[in-house]
Amino acid sequence: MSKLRNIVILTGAGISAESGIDTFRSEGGLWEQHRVEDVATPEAFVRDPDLVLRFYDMRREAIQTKQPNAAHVALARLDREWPKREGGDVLIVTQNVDDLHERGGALNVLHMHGEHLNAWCIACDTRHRWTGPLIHRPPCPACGMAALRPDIVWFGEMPYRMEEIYAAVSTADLFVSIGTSGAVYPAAGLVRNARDLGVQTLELNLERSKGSAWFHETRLGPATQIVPDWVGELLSS
Ligand code: BJW
Repeated sequence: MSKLRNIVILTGAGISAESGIDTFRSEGGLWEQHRVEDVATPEAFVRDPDLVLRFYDMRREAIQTKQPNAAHVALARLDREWPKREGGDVLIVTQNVDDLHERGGALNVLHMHGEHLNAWCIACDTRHRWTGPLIHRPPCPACGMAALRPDIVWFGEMPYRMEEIYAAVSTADLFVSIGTSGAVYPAAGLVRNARDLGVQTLELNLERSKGSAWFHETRLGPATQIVPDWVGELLSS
């Protein structure tokens, strides 16, 4: 195996579960409480904007009361220390719309499904940091129109920065997937892209994901244990 330098890490809802943020597909998860088609599609937003805005206002408020856990902090440590030790890059590609990677101290985070703490103006196509509610249709700080929506990638919309993600996977030596069920594409397909390119692949999850068979190695357990263990192993190797 070639020397390990560049690492791409894909994270999903499982990494934030122990911080108290609901996952989507677990028992009692978000999709058991809400129908995806009612809240997480552009069609739902056109049909019932109040329902969609309330759903996201509630979650935007909730994430601001949550704290990063040991898994977020361990990845942030890797992100900061690995380039100095090995001269390689670490990129955290997260499907999560919370900001716990950043608050845990990570620097290189790419949010492919958007961010709760951003609002997107569909009139002038600008994005703004947003911590309060959107239900009362506040004016866009740039153009003044009441056209702000959550900056979240809904089903049927194109995830963000895919070119950059594919480019990072193509130069990676290791692709690691943490806390994601492998149910949603194109994120779920990244392991296959990595395999096709000869990149080593590792899965860290509570249980085997749908794409588990594609990984060279799978380690099972809660993220707050297996992620710090893996990072510790890597940094002491
Ligand atoms: C723990 C743990 C602990 C628990 N420790 N682990 C190809 C085939 C079939 C369908 C499609 C396809 N390509 C596209 C589609 C359509 C669609 C799709 O994938 N549908 C599937 C349902 C089949 N995809 C799209 O529409 C996407 N857009 C698109 O494809 O555009 C065209 C395109 C084509 C080609 C290239 C590029 C683009 C957009 C997807 C947008 C996803 N948005 C959501 C909702 C955001 C809104 C919101 O937050 O409300 O994003 S869906 C939801 O799922 C959210 C998540 O980011 C995403 C992934 O979920 P995740 O993170 O995996 O969570 P869970 O709950 O599923 O799993 C948690 C895991 O953690 C579990 O495994 C647990 O075991 C584990 N866990 N506790 C460690 N303590």
